[in-house]
Amino acid sequence: RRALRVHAVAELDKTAPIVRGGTSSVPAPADIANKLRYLFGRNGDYTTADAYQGTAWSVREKLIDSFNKTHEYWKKEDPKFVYYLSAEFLMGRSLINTVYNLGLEGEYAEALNQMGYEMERVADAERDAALGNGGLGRLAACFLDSMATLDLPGWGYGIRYKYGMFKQALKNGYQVELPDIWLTKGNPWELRRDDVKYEVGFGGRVERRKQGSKEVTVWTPSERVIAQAYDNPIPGYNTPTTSNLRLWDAVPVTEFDLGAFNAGDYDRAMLERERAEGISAVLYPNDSTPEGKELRLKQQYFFVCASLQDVLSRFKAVHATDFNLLPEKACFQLNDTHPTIAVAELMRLLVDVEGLDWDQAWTITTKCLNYTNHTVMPEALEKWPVKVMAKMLPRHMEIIEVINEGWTKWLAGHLKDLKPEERAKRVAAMSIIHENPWNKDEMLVNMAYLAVVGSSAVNGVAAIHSNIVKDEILNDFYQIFPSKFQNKTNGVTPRRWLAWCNPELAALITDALGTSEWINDTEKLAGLRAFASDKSFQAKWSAVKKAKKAKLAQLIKKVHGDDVNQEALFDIQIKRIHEYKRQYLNVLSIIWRYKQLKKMSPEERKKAVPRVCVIGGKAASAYDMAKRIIRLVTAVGDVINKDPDTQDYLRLYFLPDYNVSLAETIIPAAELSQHISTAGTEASGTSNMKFQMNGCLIIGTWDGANIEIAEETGIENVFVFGVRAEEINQLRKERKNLKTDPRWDELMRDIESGMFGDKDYFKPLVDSVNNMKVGNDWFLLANDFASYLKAQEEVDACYKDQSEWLRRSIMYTAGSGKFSSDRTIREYAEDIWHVKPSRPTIA
Ligand code: NBY
Repeated sequence: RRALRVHAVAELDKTAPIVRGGTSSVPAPADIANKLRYLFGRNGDYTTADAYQGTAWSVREKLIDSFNKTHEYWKKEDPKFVYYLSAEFLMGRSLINTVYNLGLEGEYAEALNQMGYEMERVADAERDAALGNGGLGRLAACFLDSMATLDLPGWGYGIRYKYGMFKQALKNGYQVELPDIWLTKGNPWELRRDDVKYEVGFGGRVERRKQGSKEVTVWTPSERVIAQAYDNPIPGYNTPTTSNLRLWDAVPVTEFDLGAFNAGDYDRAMLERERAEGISAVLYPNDSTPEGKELRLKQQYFFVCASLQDVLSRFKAVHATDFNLLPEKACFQLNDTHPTIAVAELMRLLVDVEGLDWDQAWTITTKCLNYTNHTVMPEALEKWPVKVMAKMLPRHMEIIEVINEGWTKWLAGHLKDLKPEERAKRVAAMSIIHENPWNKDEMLVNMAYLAVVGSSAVNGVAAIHSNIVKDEILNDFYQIFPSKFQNKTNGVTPRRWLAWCNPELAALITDALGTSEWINDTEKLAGLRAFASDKSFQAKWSAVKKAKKAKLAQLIKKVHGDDVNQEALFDIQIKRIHEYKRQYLNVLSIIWRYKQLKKMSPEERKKAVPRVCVIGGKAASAYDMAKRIIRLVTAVGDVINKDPDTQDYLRLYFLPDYNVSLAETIIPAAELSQHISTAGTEASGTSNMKFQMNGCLIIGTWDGANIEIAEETGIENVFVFGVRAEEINQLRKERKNLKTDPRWDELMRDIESGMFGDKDYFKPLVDSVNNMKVGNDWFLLANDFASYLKAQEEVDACYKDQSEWLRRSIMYTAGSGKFSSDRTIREYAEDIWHVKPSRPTIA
């Protein structure tokens, strides 16, 4: 099957020369200087930040040329498009990616050298586009890279947040949140489309009116804003294709209420502006529990409404009102439930605006939409109070009611063989609109149910997760529509996450394989297996890792002022801070290690494997327990790092403001990475794949994509520990009777008694996992504690045998072929979207 997929793309004429954009024939050095002169009024005496701006604005033109060619071609060919609807796109920086994907790295590196700059340093001057929280947003970004690289006609659609993910700083070891003001110096990677604007309405009333013999529904919103399009060109690698991420900015319908302004009421004149701009102002910084705030629903509807209008207007320009053709020309992927209002909005546009009858519109809608689930945690599934939705989106609430009536009626018929009581129960349990189980007076719209009923395909993001979706979370629905449910194991782009962030390793791989084709055909990485035990290859492999470790050591020095032992094992856990991800368990094992080292004689210590532990990640601003975990990391680090007995053997650093760019430095330097979620809780994980690609060994639970990574790498090469997902329910029931490990008990006493200070602040942390009257250790840290420590001992033993360690490291990269997002996207394209590659030919 995989071979078949590679073949589908290989059918394209790969022999045709790739001509990228660039009508500008001005050589790069002159062009950079021109940009600085005419856009910024600078004439020599540049700073690094200038060098970045000049380079970026110069590269931008080549990108736009390539973008225009691609879109002229696609307009002519009119292929089917996929639209990836996502409230988040965590793009990170663009300069390096653009230059490398366009194949311009030589030209621009040389130009910058001539000016006295190094490309890598210049690239550091760019601010991250942090329009996402974590894995879900970064996945969307990787998917865009793969869609463009595979020449798949497809765009991303989202929100151009003025403030992205907050910047995290530490103050006395506690997280503080600072605004991410990322657009102040302009954004060379976007293009405002002044001719692409749509009106989006909220609130108001719904009426029926007679129109000839027909009754029509008219929604008159009480509030209106304009969605203004910004295009962000997405260059594919090794192809002329440059696709698009279209982000919407909210602006007022009228700039100013002049009447109010003239009457001297400046505040009122500004009100509409502020209200409108508020919609796209800020990304909600929650990575799991949705914030039930009205503004969030507003954001969701805002971008969905604008995106659907945009797609329909392009469709109509070519196919007029032949809407039955829509499913052959467009499909939408809903990135989690955040854009699920699309089900109701597409119905509204087709029925109310275009005048289709309900059943025809429903057939078209369900053919066009597909839904990806990213979480197993029931509390994380979005539900909107009917009251909120009816007020903000009165017509959509009606539409959802009609959908639900049709659905429940159909369902009752489908279940006609059940006993009436049983049938009523099942229908009630699957109703899109249902009671709030915690508040009988409130009715809720279950967005996941709406997404399932309104979609053709529903998928999870790793094999185990898709099974949990089928067997637990959406089991009722799976029983009714088994063929709707699929798995699409996540992937990451091997361009950003290996080739561009680790060019030294990339060069070594290319050298060994005799080709760089692995960059867009990662199955070729399997060829590295032949070198895994080769001592001279291992030596080169190790030298690259050492160079990357030196860079990370520099960063630690810059942030914390400490020199670290670069011979130590670099042990990393970077991800959003969450109880289920169990950073706390990691800290406990670090404390245990510290205590063991403390007890040893200086001679004994010399035999220990030294470790530099790094933890990084943001806590949602309202997530109290996560913030306490961060403080525990910094408090333990403060004690350990200063202890003269042990500081040569163990360090712990919290690296603040973890983001895409920091990941690009940390991941290539990592030797061991931790993916230690309670089995069955991490839908997939994607950093695990990035670490694997970079030859970093994994200590992890049998969870998410860890399982598939272990299968591809060889399970014997992975440090797997802990209970299995199937055992969790039972173990949770029995947790209060668990006889905890004496080492666990000792650590709990240490933290409680103030070994790391702040004992009152840490009390709730201890209670959450160790005081069954207060917490219930829901994520079963105590159950996994002993096997985790044992796995850590295996890590130490393996690291002592450097040749074995390096062999495994090479086997990880060799086994990472499956986890390219190219593979994932090929599967979506073939199994769900039915979108085919369309590579622009030279005009
Ligand atoms: O999506 C992550 C999963 O935790 C991870 O296992 C998976 O690999 C990744 C990609 O499939 N989920 C995630 O990142 N979720 C969010 O960031 C998120 C953001 C907002 C909200 C919920 C979740 N929200 O409700 O607002």
